[in-house]
Amino acid sequence: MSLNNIIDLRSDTVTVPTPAMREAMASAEVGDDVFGEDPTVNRLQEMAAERLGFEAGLFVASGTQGNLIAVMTHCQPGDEAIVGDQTHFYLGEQGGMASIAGVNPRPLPNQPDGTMRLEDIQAAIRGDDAHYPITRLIAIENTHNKIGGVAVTAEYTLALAEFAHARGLKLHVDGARVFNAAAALDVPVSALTGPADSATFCLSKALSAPVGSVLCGSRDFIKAAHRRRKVLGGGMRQAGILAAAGIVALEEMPQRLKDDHANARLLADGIARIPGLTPVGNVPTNMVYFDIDPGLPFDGHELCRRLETMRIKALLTGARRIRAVLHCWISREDVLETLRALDTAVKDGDKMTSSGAKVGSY
Ligand code: TLP
Repeated sequence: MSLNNIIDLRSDTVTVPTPAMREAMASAEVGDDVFGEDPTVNRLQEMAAERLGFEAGLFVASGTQGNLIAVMTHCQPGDEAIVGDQTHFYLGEQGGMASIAGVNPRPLPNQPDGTMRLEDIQAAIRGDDAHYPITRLIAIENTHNKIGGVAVTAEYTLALAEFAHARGLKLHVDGARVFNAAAALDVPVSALTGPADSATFCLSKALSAPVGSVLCGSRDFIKAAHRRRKVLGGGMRQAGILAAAGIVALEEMPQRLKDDHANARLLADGIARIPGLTPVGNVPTNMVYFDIDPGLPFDGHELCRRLETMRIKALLTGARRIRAVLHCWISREDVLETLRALDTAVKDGDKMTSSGAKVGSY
């Protein structure tokens, strides 16, 4: 089922609330959440914490806000956080970790499975020297967006948490799409988050809620995080209207994510059969990145423009790289239509030209 007759594959952030979510929003019981008195927000926070394997949760405006609050709560200005060099935290959040939290990001190479090598992390941990910031936090992303939506395993997460704790460090999981990871790996989501000291996940992406993320951690951590949320302008008062959709998202959406993953593989397999287009990686979850061979006479910008004339939107992520994200508003039939459109666009490629448009790094 497409949105407004458009097959919008740019992101799963474009998902709109389901009819059940709209009903829950209309009848939500609300209160002032800054006083902790919104029963619907409180229920969502409890449910989220329980699913992720933590004591408490905090409803926040976005994944970016949740990650920033996590870093501000774990660290002091002048501390350092070890992050993957391909993470959204490092590349896609305006450097808020540095500019707002005052925390130095220490990027390490992300591996093709979304992890950082423990030996690289060990080598990056600062010694006791007045020249250096103090290493305080390690952050990972699951699923890993830029690495094709790869799901980071429970075994790695547990090993990394033990490694961090043995060295007095904290571990945060940016689990924007951690329910997709759990579905792909067939594990409870808590196996991918519970070993860490904090984790965020987004209600507003693959789970299709309109707004919001939840940051989870220990009771003390969430109490401190609550203060940070307020100073960042995140005290949202009768936010139960939004949380009500989040509750439906948690109850109804995780069990259908495998359908999106199957559609992603259908799309990738079809793309692989179109001469000149090459899917990147093995497409383990809901994201399909694909490249346009250098031999074709048009670039990604031009291909996206051409697709738009056929009511299909995809995201340009490199001069010759495009991302398509599957979600609950994209059916199998939409995938087949997308493949037909891509085939037509590539066959007509001689009528297209490269735009030379500048492409951002995210
Ligand atoms: N990702 C968005 C864009 O910003 C690229 C997308 O369409 O994929 N962590 C991860 C892994 C993310 O992919 C995103 C958003 C965030 C955090 C930030 O979430 P929001 O947009 O809610 O601040």
